[in-house]
Amino acid sequence: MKPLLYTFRRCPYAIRARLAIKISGVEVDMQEVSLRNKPKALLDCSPKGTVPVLKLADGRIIEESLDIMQWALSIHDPESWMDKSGGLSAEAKSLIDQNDGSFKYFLDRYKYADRFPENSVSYYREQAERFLMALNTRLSQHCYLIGNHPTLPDMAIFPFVRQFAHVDHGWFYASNYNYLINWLDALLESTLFNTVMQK
Ligand SMILES: N[C@@H](CCC(=O)N[C@@H](CS)C(=O)NCC(=O)O)C(=O)O
Repeated sequence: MKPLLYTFRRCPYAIRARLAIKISGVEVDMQEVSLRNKPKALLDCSPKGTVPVLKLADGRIIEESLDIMQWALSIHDPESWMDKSGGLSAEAKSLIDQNDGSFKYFLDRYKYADRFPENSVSYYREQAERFLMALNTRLSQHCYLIGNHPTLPDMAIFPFVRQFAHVDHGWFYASNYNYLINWLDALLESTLFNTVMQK
């Protein structure tokens, strides 16, 4: 029996999990779920009700996207997304924490500004941009976030930058974040990304 991944195609957390699973070559079955109507089997194994969730053949449940990435890469990491010790550096962790923390917080408010009328769209965008500026500076120094080859933070973070770019595509592509734009575009055009986004 293969592990089963409960996933949602457009969810950035699910995308990062699928990217790591795909690159690792580990075979899993995938079940696309409707977030409005989550299957009982998913809620039974993970009552918190978020995706992605991975159910292993032995019944163990992995219910955090980063843990799913690390699980897959611990089995096979052909492109060295993890560091040599098979772990995540403090630098990598810190970038992902900032992404999943304050960047995601302001991204949601930028995306759904009408639901958060206490501040303006541009305020939320400016707050989110702090992280993007830091990424752009890094990417002006090397092709990927940590060095010159893609690693786990690139893969964990770009699905969220993609979401940011989609909120106001024209604004994003007219911005001065040229290094960030090139990085995002290269990842979006990659065979890996397009494979995990197939319907
Ligand atoms: N910390 C979780 C967050 C996952 C998450 O929030 N996923 C969203 C979809 S993008 C979700 O399932 N939300 C529940 C819902 O919309 O009902 C992870 O990294 O896996």
